[in-house]
Amino acid sequence: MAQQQQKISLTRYLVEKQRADGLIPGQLRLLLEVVARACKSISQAVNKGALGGVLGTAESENVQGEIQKKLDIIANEVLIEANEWGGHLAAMASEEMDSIYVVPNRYPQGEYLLMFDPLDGSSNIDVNVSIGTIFSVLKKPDDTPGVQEADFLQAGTQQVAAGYCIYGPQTTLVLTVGNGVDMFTLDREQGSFVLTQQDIQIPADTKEFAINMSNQRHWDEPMKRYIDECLAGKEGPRGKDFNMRWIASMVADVHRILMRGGVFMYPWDKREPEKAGKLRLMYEANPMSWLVEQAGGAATNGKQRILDLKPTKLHERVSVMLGSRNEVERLTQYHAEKA
Ligand code: P6P
Repeated sequence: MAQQQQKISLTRYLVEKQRADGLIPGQLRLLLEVVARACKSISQAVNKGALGGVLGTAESENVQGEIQKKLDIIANEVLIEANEWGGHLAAMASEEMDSIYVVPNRYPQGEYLLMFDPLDGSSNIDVNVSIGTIFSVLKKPDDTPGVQEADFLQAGTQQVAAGYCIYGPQTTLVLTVGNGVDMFTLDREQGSFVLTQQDIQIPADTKEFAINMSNQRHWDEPMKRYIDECLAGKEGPRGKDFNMRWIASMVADVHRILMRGGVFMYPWDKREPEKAGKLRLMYEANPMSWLVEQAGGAATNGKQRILDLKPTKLHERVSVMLGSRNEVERLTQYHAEKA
């Protein structure tokens, strides 16, 4: 079969990458294959929608105080059940669980820690807008017996793998293990993820920003300045017109930015000043920031590179600005001038 038409499955990609550059030890390869398989199951459940009786809310709240959707709980259970027996994990952490989930004694413990937002963008589930699963992988520190929450509190630079699966018109898995970002599309006839784009690069400049404009009056001054200048368009200091997108699924907004550039912002605002931001550091901001940096972009909380932040709590929140490098650098500059 001609090379360019040959379909490279995720399995073959992981085996060949493991062989080529050793970035994917056996247990990590198993982990990534299991997570991909879990995402396929979640995609099936999402695609059933009302036919599967999976829409609507469960009668429960998560640790964030958010009403859980039935699919939030289903997706969480799928990821737990898919990963707990494999021997590759010591523990898991999820947006949907208050504390870490230690692999039960009946299964062998591994060296990896898996964190995930099982279904990001829940507010979009019932209105048929793209949602997704975000995951991040760390190695368990080997200087402590057993596994505890503190083992998860590592900076984003310590990640060994990160990715997401977006459940949209296509089901697409986007992955990095530290040498670029590659994309796999689910071939439903084969039931497998197939490599469809390699070494994704985010353009350094953009004319498109993503933010929830309804919060504008609550932002601090540097963010107001940046957005005002974008809105001023050609006649303003930026000398060009901007477009705006806000899907309210971080996975979908970040995927668009990986595909065509842009800048995504969910900044601190004064509605809840004690919170650093809305998005969670460990299983939303860190994996997305690593993917964006691996694709040539940048990610900051306005003051620091997100990947350098040292977490203090499992469900810690953070202000997020990420995407096209030159826009993120401008945002960082505006925050520095204010400071
Ligand atoms: P808002 C989804 O709930 C989420 O965590 C992100 O996926 C998304 O970017 C953001 O919140 C949307 O927040 O305030 O616009 O609904």
